[in-house]
Amino acid sequence: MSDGAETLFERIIAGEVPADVVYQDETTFAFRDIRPQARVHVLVVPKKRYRNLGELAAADPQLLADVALTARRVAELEGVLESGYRVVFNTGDDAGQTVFHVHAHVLGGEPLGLFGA
Ligand code: IU
Repeated sequence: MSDGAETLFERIIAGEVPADVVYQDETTFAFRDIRPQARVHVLVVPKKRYRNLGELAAADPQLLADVALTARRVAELEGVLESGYRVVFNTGDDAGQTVFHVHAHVLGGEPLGLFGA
């Protein structure tokens, strides 16, 4: 995308802002959310920036697959592959998206409630 300002996540990926990194590879980057909503709460980000899930899927389906595989890898590393985990992509204001660099929330480590406000 080309709409300007660097996001926080680009600065984290570049190592300019510290983060608790869980995993990274050529195309994706995973780090712990600073305000965890479950025992396991890791954000998975494609290194290349797209604004949201739809833009990523339309522009680079392979990269979306990479994000999904990294989410599974994170679940494995965090020990929740068998117990289960949730993957959430917030898109837009009503969903509470605050960082406009697409990211998957990987949540688990305890029974998770149903969706809600
Ligand atoms: P959202 O889906 O855009 O709302 O998710 C952004 C997440 O980024 C949110 O859960 C924040 O707690 C998290 N976060 C972070 O991990 N580190 C930061 O420095 C900032 C936000 I600012």
